[in-house]
Amino acid sequence: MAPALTFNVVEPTSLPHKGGVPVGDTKLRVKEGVETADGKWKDFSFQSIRESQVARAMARRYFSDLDTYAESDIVIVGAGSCGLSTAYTLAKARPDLKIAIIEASVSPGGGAWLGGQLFSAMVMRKPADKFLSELGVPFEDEGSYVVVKHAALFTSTLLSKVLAFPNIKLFNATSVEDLITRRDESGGIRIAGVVTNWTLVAMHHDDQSCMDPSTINAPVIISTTGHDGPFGAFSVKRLVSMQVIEKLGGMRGLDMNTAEDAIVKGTREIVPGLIVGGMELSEVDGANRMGPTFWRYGALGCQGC
Ligand code: 48N
Repeated sequence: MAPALTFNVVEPTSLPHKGGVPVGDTKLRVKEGVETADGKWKDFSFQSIRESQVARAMARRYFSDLDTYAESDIVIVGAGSCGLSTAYTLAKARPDLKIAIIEASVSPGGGAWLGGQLFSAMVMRKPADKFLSELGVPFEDEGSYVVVKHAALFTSTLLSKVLAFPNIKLFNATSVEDLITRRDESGGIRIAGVVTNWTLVAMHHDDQSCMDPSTINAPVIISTTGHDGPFGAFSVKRLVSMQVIEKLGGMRGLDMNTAEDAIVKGTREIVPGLIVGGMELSEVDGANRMGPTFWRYGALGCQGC
């Protein structure tokens, strides 16, 4: 028979209140409950809580994080497979660095929750399998490539590892709306941080006025916002509109055998303070797209960051 599990059982009771605030001894009587032999829990209630305790627990931590990461060492823009792999690689190699990840979507992961054409399986070309082994993501070995049975298994595993690092903070549902710029000694532009706003706000500047943004200062920005699209290629398009770079090369047609090497080996600082990687880089260099194969640019290309 399974050993009896014990857990706190809160006897249903109402807390005395005065003006809506619990008064007196709010320690509720609890008694040990046991899991019955047939594995069913019985006669238990959840511990009581006041709504304001929940509100304060969330707000206190979020605003403390905003204060802490207002000055970051690195900001990663975009938490797709590239941004997350980059964050993992950097946080592991440099636990001393404060890394903020800004992700426009509520759900980080970008295009890596599914394979191609909404199929589940994710194909990665070797040597990306080394990164999967490091993360502990199981895969089928098909010779020159490997297959993860569901892309979400990779992305959720990577995301959980990234979020577990004490020197990383993910700000999701938050958009980078602009870049902070400085003039360097030669009069050229250096990127010195990002301008942020809630994504839902960023999407309504056309119909609401005066919703000014906030900022995060950092000496290094790594932009991995994906290829062009509703959200994509944000930073490189902004560099063009600021006339910091003349024009974009524009992503080329699909060629799996050239695309990944071009992206992973081409990752670099585009302008002082701004590194571009992942499919956003294909828009700068006019590299081919790679279709439904995923690489570990962050793991391979960012080790030198
Ligand atoms: O997944 P993506 O779009 O980008 P990558 O480079 O991490 O991965 C690319 C990969 O998913 C492919 O495109 C595959 C290989 N297909 C290739 C092909 O041939 O089609 O992630 C970018 C992330 C997304 O989560 C966006 O929401 C986010 O960046 N993002 C932003 N976050 C904050 N502020 C912004 N301005 C912003 N723009 C995009």
